[in-house]
Amino acid sequence: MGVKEAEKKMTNVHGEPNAHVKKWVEEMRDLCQPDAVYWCDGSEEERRRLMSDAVRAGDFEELNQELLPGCYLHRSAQNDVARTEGLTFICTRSKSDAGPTNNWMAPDEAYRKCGAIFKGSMKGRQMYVIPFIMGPAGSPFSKVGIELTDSLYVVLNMRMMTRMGNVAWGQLGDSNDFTRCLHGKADLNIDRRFICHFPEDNTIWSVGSGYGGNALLGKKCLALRIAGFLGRREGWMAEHMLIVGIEDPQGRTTYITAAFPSACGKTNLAMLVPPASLKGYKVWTVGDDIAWLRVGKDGQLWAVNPENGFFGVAPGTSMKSNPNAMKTIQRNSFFTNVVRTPEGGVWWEGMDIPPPQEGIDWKGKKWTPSSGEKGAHPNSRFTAPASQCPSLSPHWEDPEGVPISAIIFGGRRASVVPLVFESFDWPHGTYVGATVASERTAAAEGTVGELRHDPMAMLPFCGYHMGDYFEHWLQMGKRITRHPKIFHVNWFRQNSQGEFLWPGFGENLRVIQWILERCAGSGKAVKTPIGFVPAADAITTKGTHVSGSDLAELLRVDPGIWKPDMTSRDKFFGMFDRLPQAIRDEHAAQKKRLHI
Ligand code: OXD
Ligand code: MN
Repeated sequence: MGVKEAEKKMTNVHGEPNAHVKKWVEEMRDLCQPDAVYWCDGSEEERRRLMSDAVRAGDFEELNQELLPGCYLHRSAQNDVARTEGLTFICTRSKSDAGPTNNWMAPDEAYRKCGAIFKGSMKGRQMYVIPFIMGPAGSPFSKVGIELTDSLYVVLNMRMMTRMGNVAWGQLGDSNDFTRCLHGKADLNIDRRFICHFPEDNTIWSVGSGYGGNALLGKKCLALRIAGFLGRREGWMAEHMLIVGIEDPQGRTTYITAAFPSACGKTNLAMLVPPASLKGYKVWTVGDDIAWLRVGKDGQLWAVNPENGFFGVAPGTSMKSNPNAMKTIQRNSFFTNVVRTPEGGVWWEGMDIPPPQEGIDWKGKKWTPSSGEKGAHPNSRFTAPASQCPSLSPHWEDPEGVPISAIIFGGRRASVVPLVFESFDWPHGTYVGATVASERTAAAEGTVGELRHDPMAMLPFCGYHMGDYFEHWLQMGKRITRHPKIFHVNWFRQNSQGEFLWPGFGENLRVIQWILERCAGSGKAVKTPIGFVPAADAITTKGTHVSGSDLAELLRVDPGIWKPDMTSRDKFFGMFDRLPQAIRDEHAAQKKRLHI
């Protein structure tokens, strides 16, 4: 589409183009010097055309269209397979506003450094203009972003993950209130890779990576880091949380959100299938990764999923762990860095079906199950439209969102932390969130298995000082009059032989049942130094392999083994210059209750 034609599309009611967008696109075109600028309209015709361009350019391979209609495979560069937290920066004017958990770069320096890499980097390439909305179209809480990129992989993924195209012009109108997202692959050189956020300018510049979390700028960069900053200013919250509705046998639906560190089962919980023994329950998926939360007129917290699709971790996803995800990805989906089977299908470790005798691995090489290497990258992904999810909630696009009764935090902990506990109140719940720690997974770089503190599962996604973020949580608690209860779960506790004590997956609904009972004012509980845990008979295990003694071990809170955790929290909190007094007080009170 020519510039003139595109301008017509982005006109306001008076037939004038949005002058702010036009000016900015021109500036960025001058910087990156693409051969041409293409304005995406989001139409089906456009999708087909860009898809065949992407196949021709080698960005995607067509999969067997009979087996997987509308599905394509992408292999990333081998040095570009996960979010690069070490190269991700918060560029606030004052260094202290980025806080001790973020990398910081001065805005001038970041614009200069990235600008030098962007300069002329799109010569011989096309620049795509992607207008998009995070949140349902027409919702007053949604935000508009415009991403400029030279990657067709990004364009086609953004089309699935956001409401993309002409619909965004209607939402934006004449306003200058949009996130300016500039992305370029440049030469994919890790030494020239920067993911820079300028929250004070509502701007993101990402260069040198094509990986989802670094390059699909609507997701982690906008919907968490930038939105978190805006939310603090405007009085709402952007959280790394799934949103799900649980319908009980009486037909009442209760909505909960849950924050777990990356690759700890958020997508599985969001799409949970109730076990046969829990008759009459239904689970409704609203979102699997991000929640925007506001206080409604009724004093409750209301949640919206700003995304339009799922960008899930493939390994471990199977008909056993997540049948709804498997059904969602049977068509119109992208697969990144998985094994291609000889029939033109896909396979990954933990798919729970035998591997192909031979396939093409994520590096594009011939692979056999005996080759001694993983066929799919541990952080390989699927991208799929939310609309294809069999458990999708009829309320998932409600402009006001859904009302939240419980917030659940969780981590991957082999010991110490019980299966579930309930915090005493909102400030203690904020402390529980602030002390989430998990054994590291493959979604980010680093040593897998190492324990890392990940407050509210937001450590890599908080766009400002984490101490101020805790304070924002505490302040939100003062504005909510009908508080959700705050819980913590740990599906991963092991026995002395290193075996998981809890079956997980669909059976997690048994724990949620107790959570719902607690929200309704029933549900038997025992008070411990860290919060309320279920009474011995409060969680039903009938129909599972969990014995009475396993359950007792799962729920055990042993003050004697909490010392290393509390010491590690001392150390973690020690790095914050802006730790709210209320968090210090909660920490001291918990230590006292544990006699530490
Ligand atoms: C994700 C992540 O991709 O958390 O959702 O890393
Ligand atoms: Mn995530």
